[in-house]
Amino acid sequence: MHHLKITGPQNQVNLENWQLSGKEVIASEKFISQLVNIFADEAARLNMDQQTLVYHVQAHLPVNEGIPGGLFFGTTVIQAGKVGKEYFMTRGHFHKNADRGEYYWGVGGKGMLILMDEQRNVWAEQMFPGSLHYIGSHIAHRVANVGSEPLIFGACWPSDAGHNYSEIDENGFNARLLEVDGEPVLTDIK
Ligand code: M6P
Ligand code: ZN
Repeated sequence: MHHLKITGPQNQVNLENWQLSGKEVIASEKFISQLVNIFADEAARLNMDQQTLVYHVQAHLPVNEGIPGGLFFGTTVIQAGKVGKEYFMTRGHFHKNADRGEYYWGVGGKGMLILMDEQRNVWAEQMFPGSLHYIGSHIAHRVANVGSEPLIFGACWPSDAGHNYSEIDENGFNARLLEVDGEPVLTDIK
C-alpha cells in the first residue's frame, strides 16, 4: 500500500472577516480620488479628503483572467460613508463575456445590491450577513454600504467573465441609492 500525498489547504478564509490568505491572492484598493464621475455629486466628492478609502477587494485568482472553466473568489469591504446623499459603493460592472453570472453573499454590515439589465431597468436587493444573491447573466451589479459599519461581502465568478466598466463609466446606472430621512431610497435621479 502506498501513501499518497495529503497537504494542508493552499488558502484560508478568516470566517470573522472573510479576509483571504495563501497562494495567488491579490488585493486592490479604491480611494475617493479614483471614483471620478461614479457618484452623482461630483462637487461633494472633490471636497472630501481624496485619500479616503472607499472599498478594498481581495481575490483568489488561481488561473489567469480570461481562461475558461476556472472560478475566482473574492471578498470586498466597503467603508461606511456617503458622497453627498449617496452611499459609498463599488464602481459596478457588466461582465465582458456578458453571459457569465456571479454569486454575491453578505458577510457583515448592511448593504444594497443594485442590479441593472441591458434595457437599463434597475432594482435592488438588501444585503446582510447570510444574504445570498445570484446575479444572472447580462446584469450589471454594484453594492452600496447603507449601514454605519464596514459592509463585507463575498463573491464567486467565472474566470472568463471579465469586467466591462465602459457602459457604467459612460452612462452610469439608471437609478441612484440615496439616503432620504435616514433610509436608503432607490430613486430615478440620474
Ligand atoms: C466583487 C467582484 C469583483 C469586483 C469587486 C468590486 O468582489 O464582483 O469582480 O471587482 O466586487 O466591484 P467593482 O469592480 O465593480 O468595483
Ligand atoms: Zn461581476
